[in-house]
Amino acid sequence: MLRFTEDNEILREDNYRGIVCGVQWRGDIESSMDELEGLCEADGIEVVGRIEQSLERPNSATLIGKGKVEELRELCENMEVDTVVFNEELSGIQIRNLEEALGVRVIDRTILILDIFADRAVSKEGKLQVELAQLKYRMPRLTGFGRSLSRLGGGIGTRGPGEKKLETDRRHIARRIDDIKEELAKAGKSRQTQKSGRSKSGLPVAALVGYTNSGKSAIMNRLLEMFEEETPGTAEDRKVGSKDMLFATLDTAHRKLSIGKGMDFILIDTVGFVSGLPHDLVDAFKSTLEEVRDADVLIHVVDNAREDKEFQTEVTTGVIKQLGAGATPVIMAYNKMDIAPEEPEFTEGDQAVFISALTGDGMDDLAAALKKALFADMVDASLLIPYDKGSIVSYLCENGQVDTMDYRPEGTLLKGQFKAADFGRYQQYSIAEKENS
Ligand SMILES: Nc1nc2c(ncn2[C@@H]2O[C@H](COP(=O)(O)OP(=O)(O)OP(=O)(O)O)[C@@H](O)[C@H]2O)c(=O)[nH]1
Ligand SMILES: [Mg+2]
Repeated sequence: MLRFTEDNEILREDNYRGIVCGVQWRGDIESSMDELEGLCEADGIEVVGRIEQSLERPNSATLIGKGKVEELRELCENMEVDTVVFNEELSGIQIRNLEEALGVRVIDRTILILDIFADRAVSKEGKLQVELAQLKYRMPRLTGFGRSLSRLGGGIGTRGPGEKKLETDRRHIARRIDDIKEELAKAGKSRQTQKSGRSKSGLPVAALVGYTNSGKSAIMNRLLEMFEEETPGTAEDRKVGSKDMLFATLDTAHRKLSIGKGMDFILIDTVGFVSGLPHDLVDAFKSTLEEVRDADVLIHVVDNAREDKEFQTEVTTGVIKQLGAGATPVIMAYNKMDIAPEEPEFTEGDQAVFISALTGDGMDDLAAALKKALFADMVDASLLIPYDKGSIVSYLCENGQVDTMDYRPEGTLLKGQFKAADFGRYQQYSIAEKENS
């Protein structure tokens, strides 16, 4: 529902007034409801009311109880709203019944997130992934004929009324789903080829993950600035988009960085997470998110200025597990320390750094943590390479951090830090002990 101007400013073509509605099964739903309001705002819906109900089990016809529906109807009328957004995923029948009872458009958290993603997707692959998730959401809900579904359904299977139309819709959607899957598989394959190219170069990978709007892209840009002189191309050209909105990044970005000589690595910036990220969406984005799974280290970014940062941290850790990256080493990066200088009471992960991507404070600590995580297996050594083994010298200069190079009668003496695997391979040339004594 959001549109953008040429300068990427948000242009609100259509403004909706809405009420958010949530069901409390157990525990606290405040964080998740606050977040739902944020999502509404990101989609151009002004939230003017909130309604909650504690329930043992859902009402199959309307999710919430009869009395609550009536209360909600009155609220809709009094507040002159046009949209009610449910925190729970609704069935097609529930959407239809609720729209009939309330007389306004009814949507749920899933369709809201999909809508935002649909507006933000830029790359062809990203657009296909979102469309796939949308179609998978609509498929079992076709019987609902809800306002929101028919609104989204323009163009698809418009011929024939009633059941016939339903069948046409269903077949049409099923066919489109197959087509998209095929196209995505092709894109996945070409990424796989790119990827094997990268792993051939042997570069380790660090992935920025975390809640949407926590500052992942800003951190990537900072790191690009910090290591500018060692990387080809200016940092400005290589920067990624970072702005104050939910899901600013949808397409994964890769940048090669060098954190010291012979210490090149790939940094990837990914789509942000949110609680209740629709399954179909995670599924659809699985191929892009696979890169998170294959990373050597994860930088889990937390917005330290958020009151609900514990909740956000849990959600992110959950998604990391869902992606199969639960065993990957994690650097916790508590960001925005400039506006929230208090360190959190407890931290997760293997190590924690406290930073501000805005001021650059603490970024050296993050760089050091990265260096340690990615290049911990570097060993200090002195290698004396015979002159007839020149190719080894050039290999080590490329792939190691050579501090000094001396031309001795027996060969070239290289002193520096080398990858453990390289050191093992060329150990016969090591003269570390003799040199030091
Ligand atoms: N005050 C402050 N603001 C920050 C800091 N880091 C990032 N921001 C702001 O936070 C907002 C979100 O930053 P992004 O880098 O787009 O966040 P992201 O995690 O990439 O978000 P998505 O791509 O939407 O998932 C922007 O307005 C940034 O300027 C920080 O250290 N301090
Ligand atoms: Mg981003």
